Amino acid sequence: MIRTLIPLAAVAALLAACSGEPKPSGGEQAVVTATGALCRPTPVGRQMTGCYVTLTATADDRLVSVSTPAAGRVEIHESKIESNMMMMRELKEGLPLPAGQAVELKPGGNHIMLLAVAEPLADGQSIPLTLNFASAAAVTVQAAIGQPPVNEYGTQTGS
Ligand SMILES: [Cu+2]
Repeated sequence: MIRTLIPLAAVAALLAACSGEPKPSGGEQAVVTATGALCRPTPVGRQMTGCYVTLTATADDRLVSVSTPAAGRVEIHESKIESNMMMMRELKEGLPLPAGQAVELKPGGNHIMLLAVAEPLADGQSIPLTLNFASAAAVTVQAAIGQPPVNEYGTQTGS
């Protein structure tokens, strides 16, 4: 009779992998707080909209991605005025969060862009937004659906 013996050490390694490795120590672990999360209602016939939130990290960190079951894809955008046009561009490297500084995502500035929104978002609803950081643990906030105060350009940019 032939039996395959799995070395105990290999089994222990597998179990360790399943239970999750402890985070490497050394260096300050940032904690990020998120306040005032808000997403605009989706314009009629459009499947995209912008979300805003204020983030404060206890140590230097970076917002690297955002996810929500309400959208097929989420990008982190910056807004820039080029040739008198409001242009949006994806921040591929994410958004830096300097230690102790409140970083405001707001109309006319950096924002979270929801794309491929399956169900229209209407005033008064709310959706969960999960914010993923380079160092800090992910934070999930409940974002209200509503219009933000009119931005500094006096117009609704749709972003
Ligand atoms: Cu955008």
